[in-house]
Amino acid sequence: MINGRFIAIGDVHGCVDELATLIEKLEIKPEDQVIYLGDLVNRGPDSHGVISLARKTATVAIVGNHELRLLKYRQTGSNSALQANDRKTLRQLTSKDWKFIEQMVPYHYVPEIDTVFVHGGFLPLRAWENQPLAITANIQVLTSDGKPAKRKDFPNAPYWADFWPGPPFVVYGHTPRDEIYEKPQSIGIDTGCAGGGKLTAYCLPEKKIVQVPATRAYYPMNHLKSKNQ
Ligand SMILES: [Mn+2]
Repeated sequence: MINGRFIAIGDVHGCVDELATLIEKLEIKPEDQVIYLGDLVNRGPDSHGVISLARKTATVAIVGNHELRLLKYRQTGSNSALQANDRKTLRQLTSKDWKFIEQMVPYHYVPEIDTVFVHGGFLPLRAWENQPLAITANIQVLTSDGKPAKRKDFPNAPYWADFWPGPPFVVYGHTPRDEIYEKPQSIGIDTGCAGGGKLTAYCLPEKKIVQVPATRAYYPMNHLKSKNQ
């Protein structure tokens, strides 16, 4: 028996105003479960503000590759992998924010709807449960020999989701597109808010999309057609 909704929220990337508007629009009820798909930080103006809002609304948050980079720095003290926008975020984060980031999980599976929520995705045609974060937080496309890869390194390679047979149904972010990417057994809901696209939420079981357009492009995203550069 399902009472509330399962509400997935795509990559927020510091877009605090758009997240606040989305939360308002969703009219979240106590029986709803809110699942953040990761990459709450970087690119947009206010990573701290986003985590503050997420802390108040999240049932669970999935770790994204951007949080993984921050966590690695925090754990090792090595700043060799840090990017410029990581440094800006690191200056914003409070100890409460870190506590939230440290509680982010690799994925979240909901048996009632046979659906798994993850940041990047899964390698198709093998068990999904034990795939490492190196894959699940990063995968976008598949190379011709079936390896996980970044879209920008293999711009003509097919998306992993094109080969995902399901079940389970997969709800994911990480790969920004102009529009959601819906397949029979998956949906990608990163619609590039920080690049001037929109912030997307996906509500199950009713399969409803709720979106908020970005106020502006905060960060250039080459693969988005609209409103950036
Ligand atoms: Mn990502």
